[in-house]
Amino acid sequence: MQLDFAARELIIKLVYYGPALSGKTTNLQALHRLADPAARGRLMTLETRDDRTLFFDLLPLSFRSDGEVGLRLKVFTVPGQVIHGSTRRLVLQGADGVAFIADSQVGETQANAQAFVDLKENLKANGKDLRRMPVVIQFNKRDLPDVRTDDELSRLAARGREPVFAAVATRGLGVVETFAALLRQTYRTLDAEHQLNAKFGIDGDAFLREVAAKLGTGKSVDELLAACLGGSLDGVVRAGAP
Ligand SMILES: Nc1nc2c(ncn2[C@@H]2O[C@H](COP(=O)(O)OP(=O)(O)OP(=O)(O)O)[C@@H](O)[C@H]2O)c(=O)[nH]1
Ligand SMILES: [Mg+2]
Repeated sequence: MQLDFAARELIIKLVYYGPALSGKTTNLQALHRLADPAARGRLMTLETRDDRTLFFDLLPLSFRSDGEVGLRLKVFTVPGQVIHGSTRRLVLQGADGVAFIADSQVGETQANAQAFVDLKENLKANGKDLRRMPVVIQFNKRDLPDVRTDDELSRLAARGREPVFAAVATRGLGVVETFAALLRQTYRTLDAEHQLNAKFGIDGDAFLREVAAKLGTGKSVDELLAACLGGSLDGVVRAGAP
């Protein structure tokens, strides 16, 4: 997180993490498509070959609510292929929150688990603790055959602490819901750490309402968050955990 006093802006970094081909880049493309042109910058998709991210993607978004301070979001994806471990660690540096994009296909279960361990290790290498990092999980590709069942996802969600969302990123389904939950978790955690509201009068709920309005689904924040399959939707509790 950065506070740019001259520009009166709060800058937050969000990272989409997960195994190769789970749909991280597709999530960013959908967000870019759905976002109000006034709120979105250019989607930078760097160095791809055969749908594979070789370095990272970056989507800049900016929002201004009635308050004095604006909100600038830098949304990154990492390259999921196992060989790009050091790039993932680099992109993860300074992340305020992480969306973990899992592939719902039964055959990808192991790859999801491996990528989650990789996330934990790369955070640790950067001096961060996964338990203190705001994380939301998305199970993408719900449209494909041979995916893990809805019941299974609900059970997984009930067991874990992270909020879980189902998605079909190619159709833009579940994308904004995941993003709204990520931003909410991240904001709450940053607010608990830095007293953004008390010290700077920044109203996180107003930002979230503005983001929901500018992401073109016609849904309110509550409606977006209601899509959550389970887990805790309160970043503050997690941030305070040992
Ligand atoms: N059927 C289906 N295909 C999807 C979905 N989301 C993404 N895909 C496809 O999966 C492939 C990989 O998607 P990407 O978004 O490039 O995956 P990625 O996670 O960025 O992959 P890396 O950059 O290699 O880590 C593409 O062909 C997408 O069109 C989905 O919800 N359903
Ligand atoms: Mg990619």
